[in-house]
Amino acid sequence: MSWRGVIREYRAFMPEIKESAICTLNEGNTLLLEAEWLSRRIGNNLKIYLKFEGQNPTGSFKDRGMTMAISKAIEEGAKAVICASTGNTSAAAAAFSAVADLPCAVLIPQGKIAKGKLSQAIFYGAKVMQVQGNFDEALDVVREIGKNYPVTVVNSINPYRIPGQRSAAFEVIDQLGGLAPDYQCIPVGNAANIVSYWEGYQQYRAAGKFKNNLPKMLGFQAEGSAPIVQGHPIEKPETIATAIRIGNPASWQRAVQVVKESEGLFDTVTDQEILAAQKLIAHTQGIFCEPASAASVAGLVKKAKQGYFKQGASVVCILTGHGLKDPDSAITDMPDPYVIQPDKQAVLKILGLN
Ligand code: AN7
Repeated sequence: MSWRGVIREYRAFMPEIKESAICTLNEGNTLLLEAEWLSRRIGNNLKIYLKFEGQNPTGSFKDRGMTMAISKAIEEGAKAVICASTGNTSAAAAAFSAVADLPCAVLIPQGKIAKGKLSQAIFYGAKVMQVQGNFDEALDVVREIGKNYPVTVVNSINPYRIPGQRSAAFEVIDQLGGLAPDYQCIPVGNAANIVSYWEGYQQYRAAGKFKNNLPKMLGFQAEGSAPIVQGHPIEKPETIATAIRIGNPASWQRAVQVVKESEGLFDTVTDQEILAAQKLIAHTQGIFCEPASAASVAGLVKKAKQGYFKQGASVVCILTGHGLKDPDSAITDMPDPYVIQPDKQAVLKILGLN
């Protein structure tokens, strides 16, 4: 039997939902790669795993929560859905609501969203609105509309998003053969995903699915957009990792609690460290993730250099979205392609074979 999406695969761990309301793109079941080459580069005898969420149907982890949010919207008879987004939520919302035949409005910060994500939202048929402001301002508008009109908000403040996203933690445990990793590194924007994983691990452990310790949760924010690390909202967040360009995270308090309970930490990584990690992941393991996703590995590199990890520990890094979402930022500091005549000698010269 092939994979049937995270609601059906993890039914006993999901909120109750009518079978006829389930809207799925068969999301989930993404690769957990044992990253041998990357582990060698980082040292400390670490056993590093990459969870590549770019393999989801719309290219990011957002599909896991969106299947639950849109299915519930169908069950509850919603007339339309709305979200604010740095891009990936809007792509997922647009895809699932297209399948559900629900009108979908997405508000995105003007000019600060990766082209791949924008084209997805438009192509799936959402009503796309570019807000002359940042993500946090767009989310304020969405909250107000959600409160006062019959429109379902499908941002992570929707109570069904996080339960759907917990499925990623279940998969990590299943893929590791019933063992939790010692540490998990994850990028943090609105901070819903770090909360989702933690709740998922707790839920799975309570059900006896693993018996070793819960992982320590390490959350990484981009330096120019690090409200949790700095301890106050950032009015004008900046980072090349536009997915996590968020100055006032919706799940801030819960995320702080998670890090405390798990004895993990929050830290920052610079845009330069993010781009270097993105390249390192591609060059060692052949995975192309988007810049925000690489913040997890940038954080791993930073903490490993500081001698933070126990020798031989296992670390899962979450690569939240696909590199093809945002090719522009990926190649900002890369060399331009060679320009040559259609001539074999020119090719051989560049290869050093003439
Ligand atoms: C690739 O799409 O907030 O900490 O509006 O797209 O749960 O917010 C995206 C977030 C990490 C951060 N990696 O997750 C949106 C949005 C990628 C992302 C995050 C996002 P949270």
